Amino acid sequence: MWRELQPIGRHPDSGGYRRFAWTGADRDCRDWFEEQARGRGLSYELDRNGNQWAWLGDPAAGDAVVTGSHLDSVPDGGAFDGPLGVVSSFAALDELRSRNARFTKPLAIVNFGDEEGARFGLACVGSRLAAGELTVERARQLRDGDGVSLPQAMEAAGYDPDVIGADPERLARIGAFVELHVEQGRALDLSGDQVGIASAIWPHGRWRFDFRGEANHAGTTRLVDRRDPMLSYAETVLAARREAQLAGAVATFGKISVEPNGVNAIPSLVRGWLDSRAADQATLDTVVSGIEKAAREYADEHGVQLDIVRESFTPVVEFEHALRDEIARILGREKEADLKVPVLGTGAGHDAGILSGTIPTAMLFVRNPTGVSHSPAEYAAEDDCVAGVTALADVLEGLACT
Ligand code: HGY
Ligand code: MN
Ligand code: MN
Ligand code: MN
Repeated sequence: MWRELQPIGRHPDSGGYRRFAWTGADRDCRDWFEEQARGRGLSYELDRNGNQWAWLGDPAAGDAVVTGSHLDSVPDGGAFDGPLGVVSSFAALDELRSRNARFTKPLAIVNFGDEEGARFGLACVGSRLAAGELTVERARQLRDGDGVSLPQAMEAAGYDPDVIGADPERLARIGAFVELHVEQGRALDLSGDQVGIASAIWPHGRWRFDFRGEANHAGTTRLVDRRDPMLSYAETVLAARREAQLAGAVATFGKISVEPNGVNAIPSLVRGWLDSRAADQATLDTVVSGIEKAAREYADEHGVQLDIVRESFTPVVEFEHALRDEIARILGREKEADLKVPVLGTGAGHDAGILSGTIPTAMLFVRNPTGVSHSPAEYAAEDDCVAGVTALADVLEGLACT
């Protein structure tokens, strides 16, 4: 299973993955998912938002236990972020079938579309649409770097964009969603555990900073005569680091676009995207307002105009305690009292986080020895992945088989 999926969308030079929503690589991942589903005799379904579902049992029966994750990636992402959750879901089903587990609830494996938001700039599009958190109007306005809209991209990929929208009936049939994910951090490596349970997702958001100055000749324009937006941008990046460090939070300017983007032209526009996250809302607000204040000062200093747009925001997610404790009981039952399964927070966003406002959701993390993610260096050892499958099978058995 893993071997068929691994080469899809992998860039030969960087070794990273470029599986962006509604592109060829995305289509190949979806074809892989459908093949895995049908190959196991599961009933395959594509929902109105392009999320893929593989059902065991009758979805209409309700109270379904759902597992899965996403298959898309960030630019040059790693092999595990998303795919480990989907592959582990199919493997856990195979494991339960080998145990002759008797399902008393419907089970589904899901692939949520466009979780990373790499192409259109908004994360978790498939789950946000399903939960009604992303309006159809806003979704239709999403554009990629070439100006292609989400509806155009969906249409070009053979999907009908006119049916996207909230899917309350589908979500109402789900009793629990459990997402297994490679840990994007080192907590399990430091604690020496193979598998952990998520407690919460930090509040996090994306802000776009548009610094507008004056294009001019790089060779003939005196420094005193310049209104160079690149200077204000550069100082703002350093301010973001300072503010985050002071608050024990994180802030990243990872994406930039420059116009006219010529080596010998002073830019007219520098557009930078800030990703900032913190353990609680108040801290995040302090960090972002500190960065905005500094950016405005730097813009004024250089005679540059600054517009700041908050493009997306996800409030703190506390995973539902009853489900989390049920999972801890299931996973902890073979362990001596003090060897409880660790519970850990994360700064990474997930579909399970988006859906937690609508249905009970939980996450399992699998140890990542370096903690590196969103990079070709992302890694999880095979025996830890196997431990993740066993844990997921135990959880699904505990929730869906009695
Ligand atoms: O950005 C995130 O935290 C997630 O990987 N989409
Ligand atoms: Mn990710
Ligand atoms: Mn992910
Ligand atoms: Mn996710």
